[in-house]
Amino acid sequence: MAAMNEEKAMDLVTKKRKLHDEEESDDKFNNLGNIEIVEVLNDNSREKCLFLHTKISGEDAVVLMEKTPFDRNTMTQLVSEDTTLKETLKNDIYSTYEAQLPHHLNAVKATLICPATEKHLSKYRQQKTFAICETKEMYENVTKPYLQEQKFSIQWVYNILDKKSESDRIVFEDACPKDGFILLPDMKWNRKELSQLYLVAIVHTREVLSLRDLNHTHLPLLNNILHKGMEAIRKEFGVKPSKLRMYVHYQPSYHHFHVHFTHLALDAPGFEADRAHLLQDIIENITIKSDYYQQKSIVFKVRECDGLYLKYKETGYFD
Ligand code: M7G
Repeated sequence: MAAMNEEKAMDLVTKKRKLHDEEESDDKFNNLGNIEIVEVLNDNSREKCLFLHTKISGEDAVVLMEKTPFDRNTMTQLVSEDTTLKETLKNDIYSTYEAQLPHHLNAVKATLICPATEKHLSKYRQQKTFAICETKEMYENVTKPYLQEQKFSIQWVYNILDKKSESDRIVFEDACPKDGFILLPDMKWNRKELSQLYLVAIVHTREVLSLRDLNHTHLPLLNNILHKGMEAIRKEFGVKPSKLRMYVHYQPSYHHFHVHFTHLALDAPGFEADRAHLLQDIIENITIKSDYYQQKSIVFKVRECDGLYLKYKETGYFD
């Protein structure tokens, strides 16, 4: 199939998003009034985001505000008389301004999690991180028992798989219960700029919790995700496989196996060497040695408030 060029695909994304936005216009929240701020969880000037712990009608909620990247499609509206300037510095050939953009170009991406649990607050709270080099024994004796008792709710995953939520966003589905998956835009992507493209492939099987569970019996599943996922993205968005990065987090936040698909140009949070495992590497490692991920020591990060950090602390790991 001939690949769509990226500009055309970008128009398509914009059109689809507009349609979707219109459909969703009767959403519960139209503004952020009546939301009480409890605490700033994180405030990152480099990533231009602000994460807040709030209360909505007495319930804990997390509000994530993120400034979005500029969109090439709206460049001419940006550089126009509708953008007003207030000079803040002038020196020789250099001048800086505070620019007020036209209203419709000022949108900020806002995410609301309500009701939020202590685990959500912890996930978005800025805190110290620590590395753990997890051997297979540590996985069996500390990590696995902890995960079994402390599973983060994955209702949102089941809602997607059961088509109760986000079914209108599905980009591709292979319905096979064993080797199939659903590919759809990740919550992190505003579905505007293709250079920020971020999709997630969620498997139908409920038996794989993480990388640790994978062996050669999962090769058909993994190859399916890799090849059908790349092809679906090429067809839908015109982004070639050579522009994509496919990887799995260890530890993931949600223990139902899924694969991240991002554009190479995206500096995605969670793509660090101590969290991301490339899908192609995983496939090759399992092909060479079926129990590779049951035998291997795996390094991952934990944060001070994570239950897993506290569990490892109790064992004296950080002494
Ligand atoms: P992860 O590796 O478990 O953890 O990835 P992370 O969230 O720390 O990266 C889960 C992925 O699912 C993330 O990229 C999330 O942004 C995405 N995600 C989470 N939720 C709750 C949703 C959701 O409700 N819808 C969609 N489409 N994506 C989600």
